[in-house]
Amino acid sequence: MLPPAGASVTTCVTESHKQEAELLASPDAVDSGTGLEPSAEQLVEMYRKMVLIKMCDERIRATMRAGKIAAPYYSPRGQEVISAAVAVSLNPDDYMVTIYRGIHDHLAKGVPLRDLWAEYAGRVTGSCKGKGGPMHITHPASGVMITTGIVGSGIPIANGFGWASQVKGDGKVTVTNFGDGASNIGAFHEGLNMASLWKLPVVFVCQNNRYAEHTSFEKGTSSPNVACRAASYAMPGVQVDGNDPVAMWKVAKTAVDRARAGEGPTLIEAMTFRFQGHNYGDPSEYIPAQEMEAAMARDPVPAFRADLIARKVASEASIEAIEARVTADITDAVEFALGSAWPDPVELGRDVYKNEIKQ
Ligand SMILES: Cc1ncc(C[n+]2csc(CCOP(=O)(O)OP(=O)(O)O)c2C)c(N)n1
Ligand SMILES: [Mg+2]
Repeated sequence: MLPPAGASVTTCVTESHKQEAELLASPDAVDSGTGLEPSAEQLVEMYRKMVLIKMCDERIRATMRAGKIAAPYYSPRGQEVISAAVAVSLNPDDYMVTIYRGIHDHLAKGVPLRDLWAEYAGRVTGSCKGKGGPMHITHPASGVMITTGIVGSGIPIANGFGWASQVKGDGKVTVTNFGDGASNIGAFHEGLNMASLWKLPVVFVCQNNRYAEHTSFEKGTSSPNVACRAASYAMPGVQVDGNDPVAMWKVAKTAVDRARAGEGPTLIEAMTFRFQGHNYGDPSEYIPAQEMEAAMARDPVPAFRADLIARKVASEASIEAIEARVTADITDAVEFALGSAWPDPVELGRDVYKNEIKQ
């Protein structure tokens, strides 16, 4: 079950990390102790990213239904807050590693819509010239360094980016996103151990959507949660309500600041839910109807919209203007992608081997 309201953040840590854990655990302590609070501008930017993700997801599924795109697709609908809050707490040139269910992370980190849509459509104008597809979106200019389809594989890769930053002293932080199922993969445990040992500037973000393919968290995981696994690797582990934009931002920002200050990695377990099946076409019959209904009743996008207006952070008119802009930008990207050329077969051997294969 998702954490109850009012219990946005809990931690599980070793004695040696108690101080950091307290800072991460208590929103009040974070507020008064460090002055960490998202600005109105950051809150609105988080909403813009969330609505961009939601609208893009809906348009992709409609475009696939219409037979205009044929690609593997893993909807992130329901998980918008996590990517938006993490991206807002990062610098534009910080690194991100993510997984096949990654379009929310790509969009939030700033992969341009045209590059993303053209890659989904397999066109030469895509971010990987149409050769990567949705499961392998890579766009270094926006910090999206790699997207992987092998569960857990991004974790040691993120350590590599973190190590490079540490050696170069470039001050960059790497965030690696993965699912709850990935926390049962060996690479997760090896990766956390090494990151802690070497105090790498890496933030591990487990997006716990309660299912790994068709297997529920309880059926596949021996520990009561993922955050407590951080204790084995002597780093702070934080469980946060991934539907709460402010709590999510505070936890992400604290972890990112900690990594940038050379204090080492943090494991964040963001509790969430996916509103769609594992992949496009999965009717998700294995999820009890009540569980799905309860999760959808907590849809974070309309909830955050209403909250921003109620708290007068943004006017309804300014929110509508953001939504209109996002809609227009998506339409432009779809037209650009579907109107672009297919890659030339000669591209097959390019960018794959060190020496280009001549055909
Ligand atoms: C090493 C490995 N084992 C199995 C798979 C097949 N597989 C693809 S997605 C997935 C579920 C992963 O679930 P989770 O980590 O919770 O991420 P989510 O899809 O829920 O975002 C599995 C088992 C794989 N891609 N890689
Ligand atoms: Mg999962």
